[in-house]
Amino acid sequence: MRWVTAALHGLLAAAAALGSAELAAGAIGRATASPILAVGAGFIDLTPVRLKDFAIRTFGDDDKAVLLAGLGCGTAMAAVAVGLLSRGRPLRGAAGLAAFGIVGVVAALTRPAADLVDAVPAVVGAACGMAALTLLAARSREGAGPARVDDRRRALLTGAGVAAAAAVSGAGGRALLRRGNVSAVRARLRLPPPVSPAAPVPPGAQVRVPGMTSFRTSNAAFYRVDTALVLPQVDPRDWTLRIHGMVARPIELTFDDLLRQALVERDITLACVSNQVGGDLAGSARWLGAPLAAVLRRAGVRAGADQILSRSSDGMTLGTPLEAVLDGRDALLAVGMNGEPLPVAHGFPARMVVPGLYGYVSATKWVVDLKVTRFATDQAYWTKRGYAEHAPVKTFSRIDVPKPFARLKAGPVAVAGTAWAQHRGIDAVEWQVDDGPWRPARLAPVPGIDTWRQWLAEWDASPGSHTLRVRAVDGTGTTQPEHRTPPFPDGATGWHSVVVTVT
Ligand SMILES: Nc1nc2c(c(=O)[nH]1)N[C@H]1C(S)=C(S)[C@@H](COP(=O)(O)O)O[C@H]1N2
Ligand SMILES: [Mo]
Repeated sequence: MRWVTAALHGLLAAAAALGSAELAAGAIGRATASPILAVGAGFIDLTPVRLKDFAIRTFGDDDKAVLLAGLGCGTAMAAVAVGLLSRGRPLRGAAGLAAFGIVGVVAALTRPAADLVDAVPAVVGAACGMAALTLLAARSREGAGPARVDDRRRALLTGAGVAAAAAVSGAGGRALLRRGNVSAVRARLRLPPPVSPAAPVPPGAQVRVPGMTSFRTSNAAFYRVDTALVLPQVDPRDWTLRIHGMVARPIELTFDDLLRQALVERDITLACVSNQVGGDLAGSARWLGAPLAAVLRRAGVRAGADQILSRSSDGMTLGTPLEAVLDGRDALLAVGMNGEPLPVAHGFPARMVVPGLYGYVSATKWVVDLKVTRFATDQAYWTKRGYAEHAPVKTFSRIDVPKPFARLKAGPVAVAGTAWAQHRGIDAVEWQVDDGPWRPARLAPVPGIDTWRQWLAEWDASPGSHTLRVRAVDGTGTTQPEHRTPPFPDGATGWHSVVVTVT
């Protein structure tokens, strides 16, 4: 057999393995058991935090697509290797595919919410891959003389058949998995109005300068950061929230129970710890939800507890300082975002939102379980990886316009941006040109201390290259520090600057 043929056989066998595994995952209705997704999720968990930070910052919402593309390339290379190994040695090919299968089984079974049936897709895939490889090898043995042309045709047809079967079963599996999709349930859901509506957003909260950030982030534009390769599909009719651990009376709420609480609506800005200076992993939405403190009080928090360990339906864990949740701030079990049920990507049907804390210690999406506990007893996903247990949002300010390396005309130029220090509020923003004096910027009004705040200044720009710099003062009177630190382990610090050219 020629090298190219052998390599092609490896690729086709891998396609048969992945396609049939997808069909098996669809048949058992478990997307997370699909080998590609399970291995991808395992990768995410094993990736060192710095690399993960880099991926989130560099690829943003595309981080998962990049990971899957990388995984696809890796798999294709391994498949070619298996094909080459199997040249004239069918057992070696089978061993290669078995290795594929073992990786898939281990990945599927080590997912946090795994079940024994999750091993099925990888086993089915490996078996189908071996069958395909054997068939391809048998059908490409060439005879001599006039029979040769027929042999070729038969080999080609077999290859095309395997490819088609792989594609059809893969697509079939995908279709079966879509049956569990909750988008239709979400579209039909009507949320009750809040008992306590949000304070009106003052006119003027939005600075009207072209290119300026929107004060309210639409659901479609809201940043997304999570470890979920497949979006958890949680049907509100099956959803429950268990509250247990160091409580007097463990309780379990249904979605209807949650909607019967005295719902409040609040404007709250959410920010990710992975933001570098000037970063854009933050968004501001109007959240509708049940006050978390009231729910916890119903359960009766016992003395000595200092952490809420929350868990999502896909097994992610986040640890929230209990004291922040109980200190009177609007910590929510949110069900609505900007007038709609939560989008699936943002935690449908329920998530936590705690103003003033970075997302990784507070904003659990698809939340199903709250354990009242101690930091000394239980560690959450990111704290196990060295991130801080207590992570209040650090004071942050950003120049949104002009953009970096903009070319501007001399004369009056609008300089504007966004600053945040949730739950402390922004009291002042100062800006500077080159190493000139710090000048106060005009602050836009805000509905409260839990949202970001926009600012505006007018600059009489003179020709040349200039550096614009910004810093904010939070509600405690503390100025944002100049010293630059990275996002790990509890959020970046440093002043944002933008270099522009004026002609
Ligand atoms: N279930 C789950 N919830 C999660 C995460 C996650 O990975 N899984 N990531 C957290 C992080 S790091 C952030 S910054 C926010 C982001 O929320 P968003 O995607 O709605 O913007 O969700 C938090 N909640
Ligand atoms: Mo985050």
